[in-house]
Amino acid sequence: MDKKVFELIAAEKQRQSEGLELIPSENYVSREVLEAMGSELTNKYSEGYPNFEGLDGDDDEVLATTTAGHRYYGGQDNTNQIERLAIARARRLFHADHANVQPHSGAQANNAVYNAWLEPGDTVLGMNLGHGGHLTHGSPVTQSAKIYNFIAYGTNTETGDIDYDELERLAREHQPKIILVGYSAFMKVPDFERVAKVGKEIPGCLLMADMAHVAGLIAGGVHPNPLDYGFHVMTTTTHKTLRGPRGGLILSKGIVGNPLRRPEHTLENIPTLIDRSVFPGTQGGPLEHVIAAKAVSFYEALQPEFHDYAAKIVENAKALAAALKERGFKLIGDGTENHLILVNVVDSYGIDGKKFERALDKIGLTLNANSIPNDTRKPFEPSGVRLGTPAITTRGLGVDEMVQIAEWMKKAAEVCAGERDESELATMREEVRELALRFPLPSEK
Ligand code: DSN
Repeated sequence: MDKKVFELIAAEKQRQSEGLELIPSENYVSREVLEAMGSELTNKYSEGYPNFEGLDGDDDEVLATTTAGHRYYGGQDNTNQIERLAIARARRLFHADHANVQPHSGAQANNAVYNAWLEPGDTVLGMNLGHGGHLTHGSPVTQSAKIYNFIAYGTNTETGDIDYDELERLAREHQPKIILVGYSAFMKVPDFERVAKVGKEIPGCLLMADMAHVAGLIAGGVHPNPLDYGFHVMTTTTHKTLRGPRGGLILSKGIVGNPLRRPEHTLENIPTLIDRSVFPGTQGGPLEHVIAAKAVSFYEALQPEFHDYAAKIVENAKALAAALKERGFKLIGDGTENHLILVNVVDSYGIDGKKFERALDKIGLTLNANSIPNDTRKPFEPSGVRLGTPAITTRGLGVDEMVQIAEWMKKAAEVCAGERDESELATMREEVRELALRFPLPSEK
């Protein structure tokens, strides 16, 4: 046995169990999701796709259709049905005509959509990374920024919301082939209707929403779904609020065709253009063990309890935001409408985000240092921290615990600012451990 690796896995499980996860893009998966990921499906190659017929009904109806599919290797009876279940459940969950469950990550999902719709040099309008966008939305350090022409819109510093006037002006001026909505550090609900309206004015403009952060809120019915507002494509990761395995997913509206045949390059054909772009365009063999775990997490998200979970994430985030404000923390956007909070710690306590992140690590509260809009500090030591409630809500923490977390954060900030003794961190570490152990990980139950 490889003791070293298994000891480290055990140590990581202990770290998760004895601390509280506040990184808004992380979560704790169920035992069933873990088991699917750790299954013999990892042994199987299955390039290509299953058959897409008969995916409209419930799980039994989906399984009743047994066809060969479009795979390049033999032995696909089980992988075909697992991938069909994943696709059918994802379609149901997000009101999509099609789902590609093969992207290995959110970045792969976004790149596959770009590759499906764009030619080199085409223009994409996306959110500025420094205002809450994602690296794959045009940051110059990415491969896609070398291929396509990204134009950035931003947020309004007063309100923290998207500067929709600027977005509309840039869209009309640059006539992008893709308008991209969706963010990694944004605490408002986007006005999809307004963005779709300007997108429809532009010939051949694909409306794309990267909903990685809020996919679980959409699935739980507490956040609008861009596909209900005229968007053509929604990408997401499956491991954030959606609480599945680490991976990517692409939902789309349009005609679902045979992935072995190249369709005409029209918005209507975007599902098939995307399938061909994922495989063979940008990926090889799909990870069927992860696809099985995605299917399990979609099953969980289709249960009525998932709505309560999603609603509770937002309730906890609003309670945590209020408790932080009461303790002198300055929040970008003055609060939150979703699962995420962005704090300007320089303005709050005169400390940088990295210093605060490290102090909180010492007491078992995990979050990440993050740039704030128009940050003048370097990305590694930015002015802010970003935190959220998806993971702690999974463990069962509620509004009372949000107040306690805000109190620990205030004391830790005061230690960083030199107003309290460093030894208080050790006391707080014990308090956090004691609280965390009262709320076991779902995989420990
Ligand atoms: N790294 C993710 C996040 O934390 O938001 C985005 O991909």
